[in-house]
Amino acid sequence: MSTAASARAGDEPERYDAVVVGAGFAGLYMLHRLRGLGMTACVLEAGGDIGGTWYWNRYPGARCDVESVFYAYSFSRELVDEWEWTERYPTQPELLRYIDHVADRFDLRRDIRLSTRVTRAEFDDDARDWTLTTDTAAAITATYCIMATGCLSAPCTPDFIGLDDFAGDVYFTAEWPHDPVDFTGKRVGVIGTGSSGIQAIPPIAEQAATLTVFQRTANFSVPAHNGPLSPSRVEWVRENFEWYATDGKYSALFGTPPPPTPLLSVSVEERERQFEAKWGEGGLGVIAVYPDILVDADANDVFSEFIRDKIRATVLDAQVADDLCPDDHYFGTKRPCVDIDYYATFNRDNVQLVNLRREPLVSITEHGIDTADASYELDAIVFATGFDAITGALLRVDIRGRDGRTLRDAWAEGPRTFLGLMVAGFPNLFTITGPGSPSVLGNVITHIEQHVDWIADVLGFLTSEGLRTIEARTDAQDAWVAHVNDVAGYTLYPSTSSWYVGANIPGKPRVFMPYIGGMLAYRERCDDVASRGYIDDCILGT
Ligand code: NA7
Repeated sequence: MSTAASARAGDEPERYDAVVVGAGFAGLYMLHRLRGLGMTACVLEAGGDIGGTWYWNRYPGARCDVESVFYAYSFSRELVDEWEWTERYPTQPELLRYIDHVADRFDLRRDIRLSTRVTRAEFDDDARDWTLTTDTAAAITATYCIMATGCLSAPCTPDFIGLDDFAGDVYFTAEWPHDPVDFTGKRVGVIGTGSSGIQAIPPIAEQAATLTVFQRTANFSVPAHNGPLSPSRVEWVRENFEWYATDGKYSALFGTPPPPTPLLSVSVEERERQFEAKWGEGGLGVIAVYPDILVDADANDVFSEFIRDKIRATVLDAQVADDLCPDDHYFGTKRPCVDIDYYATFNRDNVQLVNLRREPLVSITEHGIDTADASYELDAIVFATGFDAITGALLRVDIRGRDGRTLRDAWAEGPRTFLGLMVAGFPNLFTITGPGSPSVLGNVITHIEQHVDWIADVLGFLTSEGLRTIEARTDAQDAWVAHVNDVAGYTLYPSTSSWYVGANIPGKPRVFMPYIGGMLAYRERCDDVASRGYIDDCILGT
């Protein structure tokens, strides 16, 4: 008898049609769609409130790298019409206000259980349902288990020698305190120069007595050109809502489209004009400067050098500028950071950069950080050290499918999914923005809405057909995994040691996890699976 069955034999667990894990953007919309299907549903959320990644990542300067008008749901015209964003890029507090508004507007909170971490989810082959174990409540069973746990929600816990000895304050960007943190008069150190570090460094520098940035790898960062949201941007979205909500959001996100010509086929003057134009727009759209930037190493080198020149032109100290210039990866093959005054911050008298490649970090001590060359005395250390991305939050739950097989075993050599949404051997389990889906490449809200709608259609189909289970076929999954790898292989992405390939987590299999074939192609494949009644790619059961 399985654990799930024995749980039922004793204390009868609560039962729902569907249980959703996570109350961020994905979980909230999933709940809304489940309600629309007339299903009973419960959302289990580890955080003390809703918001997912935006609940936890409340460090100074935290904001989204996708523009506010796009980093928003499009399933409700009324919601788009009534919500007023204030800046081009939304701050974390504004995002939480938006999420709160959505939860209230659609009366979602009554089915969300906060401060409840799911530790285990197990499929019962006989009963054909899932039992979820949490750290607080009795077991919960449901026909469908939907993981809405996010791609960047399992923080990396640094394993630094001596961390426990440090007498000062320790902060993690991904678990920032809810009470205000005041660095006034403090000597602060920041470890990590990914998006989180690059956002947090300028505001911390403004407040702290001194700021020491410990950089292991220099990252490319592009200017946000943030400012008050232009009314014309809002008007544009509202006027084009029908198109945007159906097709537009899949293709028209990041600034002007790239010219049709490859970078190396145009004159130096012409490409410089295009570089400057894209740099002037700022934001993630800079990736689309030329169509071949992510597939042709020579083209990428030319544009990477343009960015390095921008860094050198901004940072006054030549050595610091040089240290800030990325030299170990192609631009765009790590998600570029989008910053407000990051490079200029290094011109401040109270800021210094420590290049950990030149002087490796040896240990944290009672008084600060020792590198191979020096001791840095600090009152506070901020860790902006990243996440076990895409698979981390899923694998931190002990998920067991058919015959008790764990997801951890199934993914021992890297994640294998069908469309990033289902896993062979795990019936009625869905993973929103799972590995093998477009997930983090682009605007995750667009992806979330498409995934949730697809899952909702599956559940509606099963109900109307009187079916009870759906499970990806192994051959369909194998073909999808091969396709995901093939497409990635055409690009420069897999060559870079990034969190896209799990390189930041010791022992994690190196697999390029997101699907880079584009949202349009992905959506077409999803629609095709549905249009054929799922039967070619999935096993359907009564
Ligand atoms: P990232 O982008 O993974 O950045 C983490 C940073 O922390 C990166 O600079 C790492 O250097 C650094 N790091 C990690 N471990 C260490 C150790 N042991 N020593 C020194 N430095 C270390 O995470 P973020 O939170 O900034 O951003 C994640 C995504 O969130 C981002 O792409 C956006 O989509 C939003 P490394 O590069 O490994 O040398």
